[in-house]
Amino acid sequence: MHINIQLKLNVSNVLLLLSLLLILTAITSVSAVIHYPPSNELKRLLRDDVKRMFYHGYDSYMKHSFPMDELKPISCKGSDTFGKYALTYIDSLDALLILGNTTEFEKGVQWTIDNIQFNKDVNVSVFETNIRVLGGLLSAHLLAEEHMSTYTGGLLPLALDLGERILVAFDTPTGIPYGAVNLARGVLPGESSVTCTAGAGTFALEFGILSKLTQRPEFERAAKRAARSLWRYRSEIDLLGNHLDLITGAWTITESGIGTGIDSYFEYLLKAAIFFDDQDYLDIFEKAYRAIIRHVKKEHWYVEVQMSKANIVWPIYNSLQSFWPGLQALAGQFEDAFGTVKAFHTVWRRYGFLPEGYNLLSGGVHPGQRSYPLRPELAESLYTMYQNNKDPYFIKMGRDMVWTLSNQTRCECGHANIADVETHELEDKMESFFLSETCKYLYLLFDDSNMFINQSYVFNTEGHIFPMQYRFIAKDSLTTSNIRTKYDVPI
Ligand code: DMJ
Repeated sequence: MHINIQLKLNVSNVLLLLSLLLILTAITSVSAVIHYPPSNELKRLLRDDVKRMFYHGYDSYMKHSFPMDELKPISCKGSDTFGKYALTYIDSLDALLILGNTTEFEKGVQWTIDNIQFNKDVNVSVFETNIRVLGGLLSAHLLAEEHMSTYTGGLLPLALDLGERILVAFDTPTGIPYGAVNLARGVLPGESSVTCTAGAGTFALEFGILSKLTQRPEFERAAKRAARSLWRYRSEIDLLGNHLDLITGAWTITESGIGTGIDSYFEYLLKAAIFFDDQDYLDIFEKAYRAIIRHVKKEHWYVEVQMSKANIVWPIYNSLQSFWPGLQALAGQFEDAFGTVKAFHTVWRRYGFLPEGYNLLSGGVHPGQRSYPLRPELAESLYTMYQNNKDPYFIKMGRDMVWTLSNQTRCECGHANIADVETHELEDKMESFFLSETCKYLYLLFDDSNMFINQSYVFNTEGHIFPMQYRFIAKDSLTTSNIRTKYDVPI
């Protein structure tokens, strides 16, 4: 049967989709019965494989690209693809410490203090700069305070300077930030007033921590105003769209889901609620979560629906959705998360990677969405879920990831994006999140005794860790454990 999958889903296909989802769900359940205890030796071997991947990428970046932003692993060159702020280096700092490389971490902290400055005439993404660079600086600062005896706090003024340069983006009628700023000149005339939900609503952790560390409340206020403002524009059934105009609040893309363009908005609602003991964020998360389960979830999968009536628009699993089971586990919705992560894993098993888009109706890669840019989200969910009950099944799924990642993406000077999950053709690019997230989560998954899982940490959406003792909780009414209890009640 050939289905024109370029077309959006029409009503007559809905029944077909639901039948296919039932079949996919059945297949998933069958493949899920193989539980076996992974030996410590297997975990050690997998950990070593991940370490090799990390250092092949990191050392190659240092040799061929540093201090440029990103590595081109096939041509063995570097490129300034973001803000000319040594992106991969700053993004990797806390990962070095997690892998036990204190020397390189300390060197990196000192180099950053001595060499990085943000007063540059360069346009940057506010979202990416926040999660990768501000998040990286704040995480390294908090870790250096604990683990680096010679550290005297030099990363914090840098973080504050960067925070001020992106804060100007929030000066809008709705409080929803512009997507891009010029680091030296602020929001440039003619900057687009359309932004995506994730791009506008993923600041609570970094801005909140920056405010607490500097006693400058404007950051946390701006992040919360943006998150609340987005929520104010929700539909009557509590769904948000994907893109909106930040001057008027009108949605320009009204499709609602949990993946591309919206994902980390939900992630930060829950993580900010936990980290800052914040009831406002928790209230929004709770309502948003209920609406998603009710309208966006189909069997174990999630689709894209129209935000006002919840009719299905795109029957697509996109790779970015893969963070969701991990977030559900954090919210105590473990059983639900388990069904979904198993479903996602079947797609990994089929291709060896996750295509950017997998069409649930056709049962194949969605046209134009064939690549796998070394994304971390599935590993992130496996790591978070494994911490919950240490089920060896997650190690098995992580092993599947390491097998193809370590072999098929490796090239002369690093690890390369997969351009096509069916042919495994490579693209000359290594995303900074391959080191800061993909390798980090996989390493932690196989390292039960790592000091960074014996304590409590919250990860930002770029995988940067923030120690929970910096939660700055003023009252003890709400803790991680009673959030879990709260969400154990069926929603
Ligand atoms: C990362 O930059 C972050 O995880 C973000 O939230 C989503 N996209 C990439 C990884 O896929």
